[in-house]
Amino acid sequence: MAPLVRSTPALPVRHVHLGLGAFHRAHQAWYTHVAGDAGIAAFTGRRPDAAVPLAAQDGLYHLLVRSASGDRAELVTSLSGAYDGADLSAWTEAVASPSVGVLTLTVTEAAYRRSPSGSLDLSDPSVAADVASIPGGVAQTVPGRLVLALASRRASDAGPIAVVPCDNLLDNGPTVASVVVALAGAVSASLAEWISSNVSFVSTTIDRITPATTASDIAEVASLTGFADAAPVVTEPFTEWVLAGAFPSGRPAWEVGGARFVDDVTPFEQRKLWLLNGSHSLLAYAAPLRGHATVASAVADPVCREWVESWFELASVFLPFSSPDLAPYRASLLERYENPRIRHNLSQIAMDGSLKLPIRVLPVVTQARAAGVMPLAGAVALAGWIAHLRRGVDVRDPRASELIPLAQADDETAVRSLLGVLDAALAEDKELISVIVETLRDLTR
Ligand code: CS2
Repeated sequence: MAPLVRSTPALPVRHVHLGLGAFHRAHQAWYTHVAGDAGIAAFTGRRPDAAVPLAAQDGLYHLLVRSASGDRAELVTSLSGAYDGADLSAWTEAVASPSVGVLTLTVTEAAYRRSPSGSLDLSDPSVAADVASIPGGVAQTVPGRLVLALASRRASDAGPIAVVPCDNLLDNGPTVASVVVALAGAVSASLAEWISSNVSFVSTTIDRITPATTASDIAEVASLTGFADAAPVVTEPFTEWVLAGAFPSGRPAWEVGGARFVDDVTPFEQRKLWLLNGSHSLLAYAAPLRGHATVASAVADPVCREWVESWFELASVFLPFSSPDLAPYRASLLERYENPRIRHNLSQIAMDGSLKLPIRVLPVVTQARAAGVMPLAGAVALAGWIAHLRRGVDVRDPRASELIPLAQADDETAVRSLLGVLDAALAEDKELISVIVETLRDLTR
């Protein structure tokens, strides 16, 4: 088996990334690879070990593009360096380089350390520790690491930069701007001012389903390519990237891979968050109650499929697209879900529900209630979440220790208090509560 190493030098770094996980490598790193005009210095977010196999193979890896009919292995060459995110000197040096014009992020919704009101949680002990240690050159949270790196860019006079969040947050550009500027302001008013005038926070909608890589995927890449690749990534053929905002120091030619630059991402963002991510969460919580472990297995079950279809019907009413315009998008979602060769575990999607549901499910539920409609498919998603918390097995959520005990109460109390954790106004809606209670009973009968 041939070792995977570079025979020509890596491209010069013009793109820095934080959050070196599978999704980054299936998405932004692929777009930069196809652009062919920039290299990436990528830093791990939560899993420092992710950089080790990549560094050992000069940042090279294969993308195993898996359609319903077969696999295609594509060698991605854009990672010029893979670093442990704890290496703060490599991190600050990379962001402070005048050759770098963009900093992309895939760090999960939870990493931005926002309080339930949406602003930076300055009472979070790790955030407070960063505020105290940034002047000394140390930071551990994502907002802290961003402020530290931007301070070093300012000190080296390297010019403006675009920060491009690629997490499923609503209005992700302004949201991340507010978190970063708030933390910078707690460190130094002039730093916050510099960031506000020199950093462009770009809003994005990102989409590519990327299940976790398994040992058999590694073996398959070896047999397809003849290379011993320890870090391939599996993904689907579909990919989407819509961006709005300025790139004051240039960017890779991401449009070559099909990225679209628009004035406002909101319609695309709502369409993707509500239809795709909303139905994903619905399935993640409710489909295991019918014995399913993956998205493909769930949508092959007519009951789960009907939940998804009725969620699409409900959410579509509140989207700024006409029904005929949405029809191909909805059809393609179902086709993507059905891909029997993509093993997308529902447990992977179920993670961090208290952060995800308010973004992907509650906006639809709230608008339905305001329009006098009972959102039955939304009730399935919420009842499923409560059943998931009640089971208490494999609950991965930053608020798990508060949520699991609330789910153990009688049905009505559990529904009211858990809905209250997500949204105080919805917890006052007696009719909605009784429908969720009924749905919970039906689902768990
Ligand atoms: C999923 C997303 O895990 C989840 O919450 O809904 O990761 C989803 O697969 C991606 O957003 C697809 O682009």
